[in-house]
Amino acid sequence: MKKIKFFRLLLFAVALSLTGCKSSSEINKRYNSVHIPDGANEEQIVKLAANITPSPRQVTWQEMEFTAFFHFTVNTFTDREWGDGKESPSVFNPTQLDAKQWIKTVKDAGIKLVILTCKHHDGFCLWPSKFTEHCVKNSPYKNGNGDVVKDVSDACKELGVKFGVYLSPWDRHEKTYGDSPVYDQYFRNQLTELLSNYGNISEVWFDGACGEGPNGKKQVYDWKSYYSVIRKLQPNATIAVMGPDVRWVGTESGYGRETEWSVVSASENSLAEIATSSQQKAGNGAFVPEGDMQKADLGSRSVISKAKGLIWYPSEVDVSIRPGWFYHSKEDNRVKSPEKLLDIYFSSVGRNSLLLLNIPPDRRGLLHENDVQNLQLFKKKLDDIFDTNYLSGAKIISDSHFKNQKADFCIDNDNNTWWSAASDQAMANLELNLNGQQTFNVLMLQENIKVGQRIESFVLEGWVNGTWEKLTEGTTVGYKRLIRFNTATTDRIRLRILKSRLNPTLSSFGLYLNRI
Ligand code: FUL
Repeated sequence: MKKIKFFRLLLFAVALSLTGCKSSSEINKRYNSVHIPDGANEEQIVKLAANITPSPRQVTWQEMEFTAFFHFTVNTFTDREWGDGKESPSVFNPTQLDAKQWIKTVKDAGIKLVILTCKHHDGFCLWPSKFTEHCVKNSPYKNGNGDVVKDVSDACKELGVKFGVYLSPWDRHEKTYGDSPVYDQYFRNQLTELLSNYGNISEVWFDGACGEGPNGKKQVYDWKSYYSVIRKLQPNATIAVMGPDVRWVGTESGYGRETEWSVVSASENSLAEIATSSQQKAGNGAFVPEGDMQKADLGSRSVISKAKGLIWYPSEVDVSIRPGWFYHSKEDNRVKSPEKLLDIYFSSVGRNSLLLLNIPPDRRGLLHENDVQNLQLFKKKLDDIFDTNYLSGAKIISDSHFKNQKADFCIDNDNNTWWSAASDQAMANLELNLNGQQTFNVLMLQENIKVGQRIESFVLEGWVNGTWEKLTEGTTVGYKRLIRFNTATTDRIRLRILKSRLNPTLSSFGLYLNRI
């Protein structure tokens, strides 16, 4: 009881320090980031972390789960991964470009958003920019009248897929690159074109690469001013990787961390900026990620207990379906297999991350047959697994619940309803009598991240031969956790949540069968 009172006082102090002086009705609101008050102990910090929640745009982003990258530029025609900016626009010549084929293919695979490399490091623009001659208007594509950004964004609108843009700050062609304020203006002008002329933009993806430009100079990017343009023109767009809303998982392998916290530590400086601008609805944006986001552990108790501040900063896993990011015919037989793609899915979407899978269009301007086929076979595998939830029709009871958030809500196929354990419970048991004997080998759990990420450790047990047998176990859950384990048959299971930062919640719970 005493602890609860102290925690309320602490929250009060934190809320005051964060917001100036606000009315008491606002103090109990959850927050997107928090300063850690001097002298707070580990238990208090853990509770602060558990009350950090995603911004609405971060929730929308996370719920997409599976998105696509299209890497396409002069490199597609020169067989390179990084162009040097000296390529002539005349090399860019896709003769059968069909953006609808791209979007239909990825939509059929369950992908909800695509991100196009509108400009990669070589500086060539896939749209007719007013600010450079180094773009499609001087290419043979549609005799200089083409606009690939329009082609792709129109196909997205027609087929109901969201659209995002990758615009490389590093530009190896542009003469002003390195003359920092002049290039910053050039970059903002290009962003303005992309964010004004192509309808809704759902994500802006900034790469951190910062090399030399054609004059040998390096640029100092004015990130803050770039974010302002985005927040002003497309306030619902997430700004990914070199931005405040979404963090790079730290590898391009397709494999995220098994223990993945969406709440990570932040320095006091960056935190102040994030809290006051970047993640607010129409804020100006002022956040440059700090620290090493590639570390194995970003959010455990021991890491956050040393932090000055905490923030909701979820992870994105980017990986290419081929060895390279751009199309190379020599890689036609090295397209990732459906089995590999499934493994990546379990290790990204299934580990509290969003999957951004690159499928590079070829020189014709089409997704290659091999990529299309493997994507289709992968999707079939996903459907085969997730079509039947063996918990449907089960009877569920929990050893506690909070208010009317009963256990039935985690198996009702509605992600907007959820079960919560009673408010003083960090451990919980959910026991289920299945609808007869069932056979399964995949576990799916989802927390209600709108109230925070809490679960730290759980075990799934089955009633086998008159005793509870461990089927699988895990650490974090977050937005989604998927785990494969040895096939089991039983009519009774229980999930024991062994450790949680606050009373645990579950919005979704499933058991599936991967027939392998
Ligand atoms: C990297 C780039 O250098 C690669 O070419 C690719 O675009 C990848 C997604 O990001 O930083």
